[in-house]
Amino acid sequence: MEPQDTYTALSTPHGESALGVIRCSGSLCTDLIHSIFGEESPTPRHAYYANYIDLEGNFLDQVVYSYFEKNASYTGDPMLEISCHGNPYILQRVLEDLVTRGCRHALPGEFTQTAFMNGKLDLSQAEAVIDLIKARTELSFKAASNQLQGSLSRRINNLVEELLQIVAEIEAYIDFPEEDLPAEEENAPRQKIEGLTDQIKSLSETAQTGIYLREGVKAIIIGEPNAGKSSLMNCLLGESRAIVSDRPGTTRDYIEASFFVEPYRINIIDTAGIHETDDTIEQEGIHKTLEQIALSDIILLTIDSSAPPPSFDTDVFNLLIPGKTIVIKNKSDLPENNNQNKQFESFRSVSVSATEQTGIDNLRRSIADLLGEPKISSQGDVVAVGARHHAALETAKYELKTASNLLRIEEPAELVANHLREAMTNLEAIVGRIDNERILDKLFASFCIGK
Ligand SMILES: Nc1nc2c(ncn2[C@@H]2O[C@H](COP(=O)(O)OP(=O)(O)O)[C@@H](O)[C@H]2O)c(=O)[nH]1
Ligand SMILES: [Mg+2]
Repeated sequence: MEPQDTYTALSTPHGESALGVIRCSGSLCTDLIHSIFGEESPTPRHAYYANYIDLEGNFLDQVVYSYFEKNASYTGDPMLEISCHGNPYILQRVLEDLVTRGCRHALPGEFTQTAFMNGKLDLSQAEAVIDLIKARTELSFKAASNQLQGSLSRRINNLVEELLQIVAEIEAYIDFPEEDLPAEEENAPRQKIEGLTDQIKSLSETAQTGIYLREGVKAIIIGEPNAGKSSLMNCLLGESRAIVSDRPGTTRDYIEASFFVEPYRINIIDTAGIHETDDTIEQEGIHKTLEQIALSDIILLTIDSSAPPPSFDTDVFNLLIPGKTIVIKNKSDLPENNNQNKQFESFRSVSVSATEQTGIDNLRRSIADLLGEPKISSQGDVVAVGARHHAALETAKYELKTASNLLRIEEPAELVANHLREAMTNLEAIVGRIDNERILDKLFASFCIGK
């Protein structure tokens, strides 16, 4: 990334709207303001009402623009923010004009990446920006906004501080090995390491909740054709999203949508019915379904309770992990088939009627039960770590355990200190003391353009 160049992007969604905001970040901003709007020394953080005239002298829009000085902007570089009318054609023309004037298009996440590089945010705060944009429930919003305000950074920095203390003590011992520790203090470093390990463990245990809050819970509806999968999907969504038909095999590709079971967003897919078939398109659909089952957090196995029980191959059965599966006995409005056998007895189950819309609240409760209470670490603020943090915490925990074991069997202090330092490097990576630029680029690439 060239620090000198100026990049630009639309920061609001594409499409028609009241306003569309274009941002520029970089050293060209004051020149742009001068050449486009004729303002030689713009007052920072002041809203100017002006006409946008392009380089060829064409009027493009009436806009409101603001200038932000270096070190006092989101990115930390000089910035120009232009509020245009939310017409995709106008916005495109303005962006093209800015490029003609020397800007380049921003990369995904580049505004936030620059903010991180300029020390405006640490890495866990930068990640929280994307979490905040995506948060749709009270708890996910809270976790993301707390993280943006530094809740995770503070926890990590405290852990690093404590670890530094321990390393210092152990290194003092390396430098002055002849000075024996008083007997009562001999176990002190180990106890401190173990205390630290416990703190890391409880932070790390919030990861499942943290990942659900960030990414949503993956749920899948499966079952035989005509069991009522699409009807059930529509019930859960509260709208007619999937096609319902008494002709088996209507749903061939899978349909994705989401609904909420507080505090989570549930991303659900409706799939092609699983059964023996010679139809190659249907086979492909079934194959995709099996792949998706393995990736899901919740499997909603729908059966038609008025019909003979389904017969699935063992490879399907093997995918039905009891801790993830809810058996939905649909069509409870019809008389139950006498042959409903016991093969699903070990699973959680609910009776519903998708057409009568009965039992749906029970199903939602069953989903909430299966997911369990959210695990958050709360010391006034809410912390639930994400996948990247979890990996780093687990490595740090492992290194601390190794260090503690080495201490116990009285291995050389240098060796112990090496593992402690390794743990520290992993903790520091969470807040972004990362040397590897490629890792950073990859991380920010998952952001949207304009953020
Ligand atoms: N009586 C009754 N019929 C249902 C119920 N749920 C679905 N159906 C009917 O079963 C047929 C198949 O439904 P659909 O949702 O397309 O099943 P899918 O193939 O599993 O997606 C349709 O005619 C639905 O109206 C239910 O709870 N009770
Ligand atoms: Mg269907």
